[in-house]
Amino acid sequence: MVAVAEAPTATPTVDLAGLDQDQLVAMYRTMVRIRRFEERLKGLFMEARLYGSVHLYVGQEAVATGVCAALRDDDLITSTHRGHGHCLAKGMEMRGMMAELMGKATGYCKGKGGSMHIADLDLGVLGANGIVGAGLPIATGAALGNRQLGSDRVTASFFGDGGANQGAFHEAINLAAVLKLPVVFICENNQFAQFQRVTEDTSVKDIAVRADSYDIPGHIVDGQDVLAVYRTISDAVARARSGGGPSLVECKTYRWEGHFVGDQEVYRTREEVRAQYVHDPIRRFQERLVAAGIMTDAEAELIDTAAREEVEDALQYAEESPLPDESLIFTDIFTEE
Ligand SMILES: Cc1ncc(C[n+]2csc(CCOP(=O)(O)OP(=O)(O)O)c2C)c(N)n1
Repeated sequence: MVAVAEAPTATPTVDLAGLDQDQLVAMYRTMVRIRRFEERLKGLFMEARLYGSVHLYVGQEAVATGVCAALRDDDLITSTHRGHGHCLAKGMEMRGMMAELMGKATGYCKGKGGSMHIADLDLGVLGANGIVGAGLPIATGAALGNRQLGSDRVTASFFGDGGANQGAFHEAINLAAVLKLPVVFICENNQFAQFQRVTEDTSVKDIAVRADSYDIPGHIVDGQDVLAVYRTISDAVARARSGGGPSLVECKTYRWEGHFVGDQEVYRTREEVRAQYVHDPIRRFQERLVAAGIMTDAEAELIDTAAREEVEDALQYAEESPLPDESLIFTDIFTEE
């Protein structure tokens, strides 16, 4: 059966999930850092200062933040083509990320991964992924590997509603369920797969009901509420770590920006997008923290300023960094035996 964690609401409450002030403010800071980073990328791409394709995470910040706050530092994640928020929430630094996005030698993958294949194995980020749905089997494999090694590390796998329609979704969850592997599957249902609405390409209203097919717990959570995400994922992580096996958590969210920067967005109106702003996960969390006396609006302003400065610092660092030397083009491509 699917559990509905919390009905969407724009009203602040004072249930702060048992977290202390530092943890709560840290989560708020993470969300703001993601938002500012992404907004800056949009401008850079439009000024042709970034190459390739950029898929923005704006509007979905509560999911990455709530999930990663529920993980241990040594836990693992698999990410998607829309992965900058996941990387920042798991602890990656803006400087190395910006440099990677600009193809510079100082980037996390020495400029060879780019936006869609950035990774940091030291932080447990097993990689963004340009192949939709491809992170799920990697997560199942990582969880199996940790089991074999006797480690209690948990792997969290992010994917979209479109990813939930890939064959790899079925294979990865089925095997994880059969072997009771320590993995949490997190569907970020942002209502669209590229240029199509989830209602047009998905057979079910709630992707979480598919958990029943694998006899694992399924949860639906308000993905605009960082604490609701945190609570639900914490339970799923605890279950996974203690040998209870995988869970499927569907976070209902909404993609504010186009599929990629430059998307004409002919499949929706501006009014529809604007109507979503009332569910802004950052504003909602700010209101909640201020109402609970955890943070003041002035402190929120300082966090915002610091995030903007961090982005500019990262940009300067990336722009001043060298391009990779041509002679290194074939290094770090294959794993050494
Ligand atoms: C296997 C595969 N098929 C198609 C694509 C093209 N593609 C890129 S993103 C995307 C939509 C993904 O939608 P979803 O999983 O919901 O993630 P979102 O973009 O909404 O974050 C598609 C079809 C791809 N990259 N990989």
